[in-house]
Amino acid sequence: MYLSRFLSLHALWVTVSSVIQHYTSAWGHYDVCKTQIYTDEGKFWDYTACQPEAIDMMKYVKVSLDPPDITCGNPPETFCGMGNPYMCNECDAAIDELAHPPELMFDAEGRYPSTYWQSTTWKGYPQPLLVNITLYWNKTIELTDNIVITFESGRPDLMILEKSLDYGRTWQPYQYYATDCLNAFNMEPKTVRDLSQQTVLEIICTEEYSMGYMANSKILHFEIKDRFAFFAGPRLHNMASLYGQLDTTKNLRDFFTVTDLRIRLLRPATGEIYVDPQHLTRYFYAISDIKVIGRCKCNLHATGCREENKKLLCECEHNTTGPDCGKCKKNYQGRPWSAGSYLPIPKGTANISNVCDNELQICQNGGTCHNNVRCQCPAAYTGVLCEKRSCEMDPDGCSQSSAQGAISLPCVILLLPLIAPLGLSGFLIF
Ligand SMILES: [Ca+2]
Repeated sequence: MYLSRFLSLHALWVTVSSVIQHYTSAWGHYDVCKTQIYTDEGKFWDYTACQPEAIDMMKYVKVSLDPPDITCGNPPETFCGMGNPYMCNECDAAIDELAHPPELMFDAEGRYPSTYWQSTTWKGYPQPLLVNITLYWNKTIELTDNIVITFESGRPDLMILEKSLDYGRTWQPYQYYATDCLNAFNMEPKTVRDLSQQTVLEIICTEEYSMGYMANSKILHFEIKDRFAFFAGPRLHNMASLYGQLDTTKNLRDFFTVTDLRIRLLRPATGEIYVDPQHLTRYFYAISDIKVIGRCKCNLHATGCREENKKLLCECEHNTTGPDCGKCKKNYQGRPWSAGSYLPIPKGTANISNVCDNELQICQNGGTCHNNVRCQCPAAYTGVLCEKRSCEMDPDGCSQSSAQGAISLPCVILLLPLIAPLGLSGFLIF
């Protein structure tokens, strides 16, 4: 049943795609973002959104701390356990085994004990112990998985995660974290599960990750996948639906897009209501790991992103250029630049490819395919794939009935909404 539906759909798709060329050939030729797949039923093109794969973005991150001298160990300093203020250790930047520099937030984990960055202790109490950790890529990236921060010090009592879309010139809050949201930020505490498709862009304060030392977890999340799930379903099985939304909703696209992230640590874990001023060496920040998974933003005009001179660059296709493929190449500006599309149909300007080939888009009626951009037709035939008889173009028409001409474009447009939800998500790779 499913197979027959698939086959009939596929037959329809091949028919439709051959006709779509009427449309796309007027919009330029795109010859990437499809791969040939082989099945028992034959060869097919598998069309994918033109975007680089998601990777561990921490491999490419740069970090800056403010204040710059906030890392412990210079001069050497004693810090003690939250649970036991008499169990103490040394931080000394001059001795490798006792140093806790920022890069230990991004080294390979899985070892025990964890390696971690650590701040100075809260010796300036009651002045707040404030630290900004800025992560930047000099490249626009799209987040595809949760941001996960692992604290070795107990999760902070107060923290704001912020993002920038303009390389750190302006910042917006991403999420507030507090043991008491109302008291700290005058916000009702919420979790992502309180949101919906309609409110997914709301900036919330959550108490879920701030139960400091006493809670048996070191982890703090910024939930990307839970937000995707409002569109793609709880197990993200319907990415086509998410992509459909991303295609048409700039605010939603921008929400998951960043150039920089900033972790603003405003108050360390205290474990109790009151800070014990006799044992300020118990209070500090320590982070062993930060996870950021995402992909280069290439405006759906590239499937590759490479590092060059320590900078990430999209490998732009479709005659686009720029770090994010954000403009047309010189001499290719006949049409204004626009972003590509996540979905090959109905808007598949970036993903539909050659006019003709020798595999699927075969020139008909004896026509031959030239450089994949046009069919050279015998005199009696015309049309993108030589599918029309030339006499149909004559004022007198053909002597015989010519009702078998190609499906006209408006028909295709009418068909697209019907077939799009039915299972063409096979060519969407996330
Ligand atoms: Ca580490």
